[in-house]
Amino acid sequence: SKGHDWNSARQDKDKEVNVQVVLRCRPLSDEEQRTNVSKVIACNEHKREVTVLHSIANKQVDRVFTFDKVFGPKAQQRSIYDQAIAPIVEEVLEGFNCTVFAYGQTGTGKTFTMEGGKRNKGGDLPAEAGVIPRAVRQIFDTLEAQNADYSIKVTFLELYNEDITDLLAQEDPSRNLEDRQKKPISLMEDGKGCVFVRGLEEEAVYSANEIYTLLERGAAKRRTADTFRSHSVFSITIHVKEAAVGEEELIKCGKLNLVDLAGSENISRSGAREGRAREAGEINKSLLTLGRVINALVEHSPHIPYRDSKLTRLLRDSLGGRTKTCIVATISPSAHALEETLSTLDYAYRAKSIKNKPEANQR
Ligand code: ADP
Ligand code: ZZD
Repeated sequence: SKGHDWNSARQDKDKEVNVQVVLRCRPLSDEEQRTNVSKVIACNEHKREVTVLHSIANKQVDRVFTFDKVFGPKAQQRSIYDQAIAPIVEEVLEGFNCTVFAYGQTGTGKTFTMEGGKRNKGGDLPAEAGVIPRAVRQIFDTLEAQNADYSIKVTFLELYNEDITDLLAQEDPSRNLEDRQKKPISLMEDGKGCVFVRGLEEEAVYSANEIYTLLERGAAKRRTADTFRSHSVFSITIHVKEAAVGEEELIKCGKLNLVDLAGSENISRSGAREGRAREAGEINKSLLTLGRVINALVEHSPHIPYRDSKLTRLLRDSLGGRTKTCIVATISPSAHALEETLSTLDYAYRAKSIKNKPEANQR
């Protein structure tokens, strides 16, 4: 009936949720403190505001931005995780797909936020552990506590210059060097238009420690690359068997993508120095396209250029799709970073208006 249609349309609309945008400002480094670098950022966590203190010709022209959450320089890894990320991981365990992006200039704390400091062998997580190890811990703790029948798979990849490297692939020493490095990885589409990475090692894992060992392998493999200009994507897929109701067996499936983007200065520079950007080939293509996709979504353009880069093809569902998305924008408090900081704040603020329609995967 018409009434029913109207009702379901309204329910669909109710399900729309904005991309959540969280802002984190790092502290001044020891070096910056020693050299008396001045601070131009003030964070008000309670009001969820960040103020950029700025004067032009002795006139104070501060700018204030409001985000879903704001974390100042004193915020600990644990409080960011507990307040901003743990609720997202709970949704993954309920069968939703979720993505967390870290976006910001190089040196502002993207990797510190997503991965964190060094690993403690065995036992507890160090206080500096970031989002990835904490999410892994939360997932296993929850499933163990529920005594659930589950299976977990992880992938870890790096995207550099539109080339995907599998950070978990083990080199086979019995093959010659050339063959070893020639494992082709490509993006494929299934019948339903879902993009997946073909040729990527998908490791089935049974404990948090097992994942930490894989992360160690991945981090070691990455160390040689140009990490300023590369994106890394860690994904964890969870299948939970629900208690069977009669004949039917329900399987809940959730996927969490944790994305450490290339330094955002790579985009603005490519705009300023067109010649050099072209020389660098496709180095900024994914980051540039991400910006264009965000703009197109914000402006409700009829064409969203997802297909123009590997990053946006891979994470298409996270931008305007059925995945729940959170962006952690990272900034420096330093006066020297002012211009990049304003560009990050503008970018992050725009992204707040993107709407996704999260839907649980249940079969
Ligand atoms: P990015 O990944 O954005 O290039 P990093 O995560 O490498 O930046 O951070 C740059 C430096 O600043 C690192 O030495 C990191 O440990 C430090 N750092 C970043 N954020 C914080 C923070 N919130 N508290 C303390 N140190 C931080
Ligand atoms: N940021 C560190 C890795 C680096 O760049 O080397 S910290 C976390 C997520 C993804 C990859 C690595 C890690 C990291 C780590 C450090 C050393 C050896 C293995 C893994 C880490 C940090 C805290 C707890 C668990 C893992």
